[in-house]
Amino acid sequence: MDGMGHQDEMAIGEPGTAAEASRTIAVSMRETDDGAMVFEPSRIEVGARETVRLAITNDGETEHEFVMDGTGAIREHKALMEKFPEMEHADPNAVRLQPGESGEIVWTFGKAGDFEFACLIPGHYESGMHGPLVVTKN
Ligand SMILES: [Cu+2]
Repeated sequence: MDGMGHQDEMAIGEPGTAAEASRTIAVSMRETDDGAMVFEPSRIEVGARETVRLAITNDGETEHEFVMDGTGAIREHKALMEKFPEMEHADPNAVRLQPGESGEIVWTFGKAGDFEFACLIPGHYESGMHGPLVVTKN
């Protein structure tokens, strides 16, 4: 532990390298015509110790972010974002994108467990921008 990390963050894994990535998962973020905000896919499943390249695109018309973590850490982070909406993530497990922008996270997942991905820009989580990230046993 580095003193400011969460145990959840440790459990989800660590940044990986593109050369180790076994596959790419394309993730789209956008608003829908009925006023919801969504991730596609709405659920992500990876294997324990698998390195994956997450290719994330903001296909919407407003700013979005992708952050993945344990559910406890997501809840804490969400509360912080509500207090400080302009807060920027420097975290390697997050990417914030303007409309039309793309970004990526190459990540080596840790042990099997249930995690979550979300957009923590205030109001977006409630509009539907969250989903389960399941790390399965190999
Ligand atoms: Cu969003």
